[in-house]
Amino acid sequence: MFLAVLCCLLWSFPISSGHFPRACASSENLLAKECCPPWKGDGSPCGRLSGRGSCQDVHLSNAPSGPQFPFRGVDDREAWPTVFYNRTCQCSGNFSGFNCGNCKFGFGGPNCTEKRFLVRRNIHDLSAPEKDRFLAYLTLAKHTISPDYVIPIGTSDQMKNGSMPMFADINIYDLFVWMHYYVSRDTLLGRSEVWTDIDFAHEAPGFLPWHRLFLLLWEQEIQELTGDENFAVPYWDWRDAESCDICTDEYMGGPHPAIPNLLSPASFFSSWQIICSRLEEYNSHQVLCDGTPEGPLLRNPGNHDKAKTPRLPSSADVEFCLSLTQYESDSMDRAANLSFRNTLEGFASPLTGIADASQSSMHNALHIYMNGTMSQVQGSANDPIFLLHHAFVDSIFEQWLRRHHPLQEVYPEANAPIGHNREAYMVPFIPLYRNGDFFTSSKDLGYDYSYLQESDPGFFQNYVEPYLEQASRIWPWLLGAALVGALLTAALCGIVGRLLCSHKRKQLPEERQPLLPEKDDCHSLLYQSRL
Ligand SMILES: *[C@@H]1O[C@H](CO)[C@@H](O)[C@H](O)[C@H]1NC(C)=O
Ligand SMILES: *[C@@H]1O[C@H](CO)[C@@H](O)[C@H](O)[C@H]1NC(C)=O
Ligand SMILES: *[C@@H]1O[C@H](CO)[C@@H](O)[C@H](O)[C@H]1NC(C)=O
Ligand SMILES: *[C@@H]1O[C@H](CO)[C@@H](O)[C@H](O)[C@H]1NC(C)=O
Ligand SMILES: *[C@@H]1O[C@H](CO)[C@@H](O)[C@H](O)[C@H]1NC(C)=O
Ligand SMILES: *[C@@H]1O[C@H](CO)[C@@H](O)[C@H](O)[C@H]1NC(C)=O
Ligand SMILES: [Cu+2]
Repeated sequence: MFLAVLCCLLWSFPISSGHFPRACASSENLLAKECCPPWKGDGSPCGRLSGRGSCQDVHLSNAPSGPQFPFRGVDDREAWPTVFYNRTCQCSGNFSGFNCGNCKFGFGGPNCTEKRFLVRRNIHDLSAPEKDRFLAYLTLAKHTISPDYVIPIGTSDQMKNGSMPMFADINIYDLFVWMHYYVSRDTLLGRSEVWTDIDFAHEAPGFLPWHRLFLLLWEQEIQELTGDENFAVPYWDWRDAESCDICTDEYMGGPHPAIPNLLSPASFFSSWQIICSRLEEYNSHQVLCDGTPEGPLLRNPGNHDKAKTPRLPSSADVEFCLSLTQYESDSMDRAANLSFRNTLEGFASPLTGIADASQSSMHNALHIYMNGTMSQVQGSANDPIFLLHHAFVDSIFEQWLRRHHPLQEVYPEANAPIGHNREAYMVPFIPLYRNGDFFTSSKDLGYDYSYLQESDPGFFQNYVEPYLEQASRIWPWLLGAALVGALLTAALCGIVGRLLCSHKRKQLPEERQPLLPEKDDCHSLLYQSRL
């Protein structure tokens, strides 16, 4: 009985959030530029009849963008989302989601009136069943087509402004890989046929809010996929690491015994196919990544260019970043000096805070260190280590916010590189989220990091106590159910994961076993200064 219930939870497909809602990908929607789907609960657009929200015009801030990309009107990501939609759902109260069918981060329950609080933990502190459950969730996401989202496989121009929609199905894991590709992909500069890097999520102040939102949405998606509403992404604390201690078959996959660049066949992830890695091919054919599998996940930790990245970040490096008082500075890009964001991202020295084009440090250092799929910006989210890495980067952002208590105004309102101003809507998310909304303590967004909790005296009183009080009313039942549930789910997921994996491996004929990558795969933009 219990197992049956769990199975249903595991395989049900509730409403979720992320990118182009399937319900808005029709020619009617695109031509009318309206994305206000009905909420299932009452059938009205944006749940209007239930007071959840309403369909509203999109208002863009007219604060000027920085001088880095002075051209306009050539790229669908500019003035997001108005190339595609100029009306979307605006949700009231604690409601959120593309049709207001969801809750804001930190809220839950059918009417979004219950507080939710998640704690992200060190992956090494997870019990074996918890860790196996995490791996099983990743596998499940990689094998489940997103019920709610599709990806555009053409530009709005190629879609003739919507009269010829071009969208494709994608699995839930790859949906996020694709979003990371799309936000950082190159653009064709006018008619000059020069591909230029315009990045709506890196090398500028939006870097930290964007990846923060990315992880929150990823967690939400996994929660809805698995019915495990307490799921939180674990982090990898890489301070002072001498090697990749999560690069083992028990965790994120060990190295292949014979073939460098590949993962051990005993790992869950050796059967994973990557997408969005052939950037030169897309550029030369003027197409977007369409989610087609492109080969195995590549990783060769520690085999990187030591001249650019001599070492992994130390505790002292992190402490230096945290001591920087300015969130952003100067040109607000990869040349910014003494900018917390630029130093943590890794374009400035963690010893001096001065921009240094010859080195990849901090966040960038980890990407370079992995020497494979992780090292190329646009395809890096293919490697699930991306999630653990960015969770830790986000925890450093959180420490900085708690130490310096910045006002909203500290996040630049104007003159940041395109897409990075405070009020800009982040590409490519629908529903809409602003950069500035994530420049606030994670506690306001309903989550924390286990290693930051102890050091915070106000935490228990403000966040845990009300939560416990609420829980204590039903605790005897809840505790028992949670324990049994956790054990059973873990066991079940382990089984499901292994079944999926071995099934997948059996299907692979010998000649389709992962081959060595072609040289091409390693060409494109790396996590280093592109000056
Ligand atoms: C939104 O786009 C539609 C279709 O192009 C247009 O008719 C309408 O005037 C636009 N509305 C606003 C507020 O820009
Ligand atoms: C949002 O949730 C909080 C916490 O449970 C609750 O106090 C508040 O009334 C909710 N707001 C609305 C508008 O429902
Ligand atoms: C949610 O709100 C609706 C409409 O206000 C109400 O009828 C329903 O009882 C509420 N459900 C819960 C679980 O609070
Ligand atoms: C698409 O819309 C843009 C701006 O409204 C217009 O300039 C362009 O001609 C349209 N393209 C097509 C193929 O209709
Ligand atoms: C891996 O490292 C070597 C140098 O050791 C470098 O030439 C190569 O470009 C790196 N590959 C990737 C994908 O980072
Ligand atoms: C950053 O500092 C270096 C060294 O002092 C200097 O050469 C450079 O011009 C500074 N960059 C900016 C944007 O001010
Ligand atoms: Cu990124």
